[in-house]
Amino acid sequence: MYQLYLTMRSAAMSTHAALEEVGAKYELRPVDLTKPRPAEFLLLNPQGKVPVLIHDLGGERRVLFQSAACLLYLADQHPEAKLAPPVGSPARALVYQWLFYMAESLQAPYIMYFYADRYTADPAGVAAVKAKAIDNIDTAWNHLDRALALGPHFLGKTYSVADLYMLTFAVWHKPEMKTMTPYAHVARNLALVRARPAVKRMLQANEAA
Ligand SMILES: N[C@@H](CCC(=O)N[C@@H](CS)C(=O)NCC(=O)O)C(=O)O
Repeated sequence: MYQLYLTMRSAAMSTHAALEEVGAKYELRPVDLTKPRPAEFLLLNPQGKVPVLIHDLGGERRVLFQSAACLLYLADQHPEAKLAPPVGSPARALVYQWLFYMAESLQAPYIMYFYADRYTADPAGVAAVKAKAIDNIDTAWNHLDRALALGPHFLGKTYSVADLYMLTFAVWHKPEMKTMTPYAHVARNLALVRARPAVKRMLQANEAA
């Protein structure tokens, strides 16, 4: 049994979709990010961020944050779902590569855009932080589009948590950012991911909330 602490349309989306992919029993625990986080939530993640994934094994309760780590954990707990190649394989190394790449170079500038005030001590600097974030987001999509040229997935014909992770950032993209229209390989990948029944269920839950 799993519990997922989440906010809708947040970094928790990929973990939520992975729980659907593996067919595990889980409960959603909504977190209101507009309010100070309750002390019991800060015990789970001192940063007060979502997602937090809890794996309740009866006698043992495992707590995990960072969405990319949650994805790999779920892939390893449910190998039959084939969300990641075997540990030690070259394909597995590519999954690590693209998850780390996106965490560092794609998620980070979106967060910088959404929380721009945290990236400058000068309130007048917020617009410049946002402008730079928009540039960095575009650079990352450009790199990802090239990586997906053979595709359609990061591992060629094989779907993995790397594809699932990328979807969140497309959902976060805003009209005031640079258009993603030139990134046809990214678009092909996203269409395949969005068409997966598990992902559709996650997206519907997010839209309904
Ligand atoms: N790298 C983290 C990012 C988590 C994150 O920043 N989550 C946001 C929501 S999308 C959050 O909880 N923000 C609250 C805050 O920063 O105060 C992950 O992927 O889990």
